[in-house]
Formats: sequence, structure tokens, C-alpha cells
Amino acid sequence: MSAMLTLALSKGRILDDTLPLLAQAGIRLFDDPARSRKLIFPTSDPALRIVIVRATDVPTYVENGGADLGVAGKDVLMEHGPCGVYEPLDLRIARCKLMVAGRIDEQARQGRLRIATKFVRITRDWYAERGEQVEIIKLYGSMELAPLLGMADRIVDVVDTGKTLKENGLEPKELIAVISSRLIINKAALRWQHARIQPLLERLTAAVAARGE
Ligand code: PRT
Ligand code: MG
Repeated sequence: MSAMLTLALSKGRILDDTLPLLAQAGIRLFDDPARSRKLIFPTSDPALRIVIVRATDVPTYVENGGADLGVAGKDVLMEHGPCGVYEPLDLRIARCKLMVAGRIDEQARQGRLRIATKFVRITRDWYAERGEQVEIIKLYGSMELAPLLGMADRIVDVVDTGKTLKENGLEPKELIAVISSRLIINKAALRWQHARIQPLLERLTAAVAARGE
């Protein structure tokens, strides 16, 4: 059994929302990862360390055993596709909606819809289920621009307040999924490190319940 558990988090919303849950579970960091260039952080629990990775890489780290546990948005997990990790706990943080959006002044259009998104798999599956043929244009960010420039008819993206859409003359058209972040666990780790993971899972479950939102 390796000396400690490794939990993968990403900077931004996930880190900001996970640290208070960890604190509630009695786990504190000595440094602020948001202000540090370090990638590995010890915690007040000598058997738990935190690593900082890209949000979209969290499932990959956990799947491949680089980390035993991770926190990832359901959007990221859906886009990553079936992977051999357990998803035992909805942390109810970083909540948002995965939506199809388009121009407020959208014109009716014939032929295939062009959809700009970083969520290629989710978009493909969503339209396939509806028997609709669409053209998917892969982007890595600023999806909102594509309909404004006439490059795409619609986008698929996560929406929180809707402010970004509104400020760019877009509006939500369809809801694909309600999103929150999940705790994920490597399957082999859960088997072999059960004695370490189980109490942590219980403390986090209690921390989520205590927030009661
Ligand atoms: O930024 P990077 O490319 O490294 O990765 P990432 O964008 O996947 O990470 P991050 O930290 O931005 O988001 C992590 C997770 O937070 C996502 O996977 C979602 O599950 C969740 N989340 C919750 C959000 C939002 N809310 C959200 N609003 N992720 C992104 N946004 C974007 C949204 O797309 C829009 O462009 O924030 C912008 C503002 O949103 P509005 O609607 O409030 O204007
Ligand atoms: Mg981002």
C-alpha cells in the first residue's frame, strides 16, 4: 500500500469550491495553490496530498492511477466518455447547465446545423439521439464568437449565470444536462486503499450534506 492518497483538482472553480469542502472535512492546505506554481501540495492529513492538473485531464489522471481520487465536472466526465473510475459522490459544487445556445436574432435555416463546441462527443451523441445530422466544429474556447462571425449556427457550452451568452447576443435554446462536480476514484485504489479512502469519502459526504444546498 503506497504511503499516501493523491487527489487531483484543477485551478479555478473546482479548487475554489473543493477547498471549503475539504476544510469542513478537517483537511487544510499549508499553501494556496491558486497563488503558487507548485503542482503538488501536502495537506494537514499526512496521508493525503493534492495535485493540480487541467480540468479536462482529471479523469485521465484518475483512470491511469496518477491520482487515486479527483474532482471533475459532470460535463468533463461525459465528454471524456466511459472510463474505469467510480463516481460515488455528487459534491454539488461548480453547478451549471450544459446548453445549446444560439443567436437571439437567429434566422430559420435549411440544411445541416453547424455547431461550434469543445464538447464534441456530447454534441455528437445529443444530435444522434435526435436523428439530426449536424456538422460539429471543434473549438477550445470562446465558443460564443462562432455564431457572431457566421462560422456556426449554434454552440454547445456550459452556462452559469447566462451573462456571457447575453453579452454576446446569444440565448439558451435547449438544455442538454444539469451539471455539478463529482468525486471520482480509481477502481484499483478503492480496492487496495479502501481503509484510507472510505473514511475520507464519509467525511466528504458529511461535508456536502452539512452545506445542504
Ligand atoms: O479553463 P480550462 O480550459 O483550463 O478548463 P475548464 O474551462 O474546463 O475549467 P474551469 O475551471 O473553467 O471549469 C471547471 C468546471 O466548472 C467545468 O467543467 C464545469 O463543470 C464547471 N462550471 C460551472 C463552469 C461554469 N460554471 C461556467 N460558467 N465552467 C465554465 N463556465 C464558463 C462558461 O462557459 C462561460 O464561458 O464561464 C463563463 C461564464 O459563465 P456565465 O454563464 O456565468 O456567464
Ligand atoms: Mg475555463
